Amino acid sequence: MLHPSINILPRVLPFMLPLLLALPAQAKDFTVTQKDKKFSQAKLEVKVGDVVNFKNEDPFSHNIFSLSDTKTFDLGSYPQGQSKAVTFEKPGTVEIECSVHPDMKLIVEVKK
Ligand SMILES: [Cu+2]
Repeated sequence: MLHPSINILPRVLPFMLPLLLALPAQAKDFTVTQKDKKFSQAKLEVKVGDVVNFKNEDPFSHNIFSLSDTKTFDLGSYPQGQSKAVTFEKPGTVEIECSVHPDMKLIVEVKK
């Protein structure tokens, strides 16, 4: 004989499904590499809550930072092979630079 709670499942499932679908979308993970003193792309569009991993693929250190109001951070200096993650919690434009290489620029557009 089936347990009573299992019997009820087919009847409550149609009501539960819309609730499950209404849950916020899972945050995405992006990776931007630093190679030849450049970011792998000049511009990146993400959504609020998304994470960008900054991976150094150069045989020397980079120090990625931003002074933007939307997101201020300083990842510090780190060598080849290492990656550091930044979460973007607010919508807006974030200008990202490298304190070691002033020509390195990346714009992250954070959408709602
Ligand atoms: Cu650099």
